Amino acid sequence: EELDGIRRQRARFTDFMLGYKFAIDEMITKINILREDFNNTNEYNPIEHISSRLKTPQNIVRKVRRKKFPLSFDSMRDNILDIAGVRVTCSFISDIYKIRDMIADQEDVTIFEERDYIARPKASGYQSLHLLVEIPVFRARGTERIPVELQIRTIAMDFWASLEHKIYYKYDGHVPDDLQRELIQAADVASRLDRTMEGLHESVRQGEVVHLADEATDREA
Ligand code: 0O2
Repeated sequence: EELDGIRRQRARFTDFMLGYKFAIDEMITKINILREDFNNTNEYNPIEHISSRLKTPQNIVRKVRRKKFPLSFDSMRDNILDIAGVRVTCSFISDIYKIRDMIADQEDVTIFEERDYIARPKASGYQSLHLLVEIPVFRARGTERIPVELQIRTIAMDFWASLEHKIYYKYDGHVPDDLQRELIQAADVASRLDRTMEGLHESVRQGEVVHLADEATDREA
């Protein structure tokens, strides 16, 4: 009897997780379509890299407990909005907002929350644009709208975040003060690099426009 209950719960968890896996598949397809389209038409591709992760059932339950939410499927569905995570890495800060706008324009996607940790970095120094989006997943039994956390960041922000994440785990969340200070400084250096690169990128683009205009004048002459 009890074993049966456990089996049913497990099957239900698998089914629950599958919706989020499908949502990741859908989101990755959307980003890949943009990437391929850019490759075909644009002078350069704003999408450098795409990755994804599905939160493990263990980590979902852990988060529910930590945040003191009730432990039920409804509660997990309503309260844990980062079960499906997709991360997009770009070259330049302006690309991040360009991708945000392209996602916002898609009719089947709803952005229900935007957390701009670029405009307002976290105390740790963390920077990224987080979009909480909802996308439809067409399952055998019907349509489900599933939340996906989309993290969009530059290569420099990603470099910083992956190292910080490793350090955070190594110290089990208790990073020594001096290391923490250095991380904050490194985040500032990364942010300055991003802004310098953005400036250079902008001048190259303007240079191209001037260059093309010059060519046109030359042709006319
Ligand atoms: P993982 O390993 O990526 O799954 P909460 O999730 O409730 O703790 P909140 O406010 O709901 O926090 O979400 P938030 O902070 O907007 O985004 C959470 C995710 O952003 C994290 O997921 C990280 O991926 C990333 N993130 C946020 N802050 C930091 C930071 O200071 N350093 C790094 N490296 N990443 C950060 P998870 O689930 O914590 O981790």
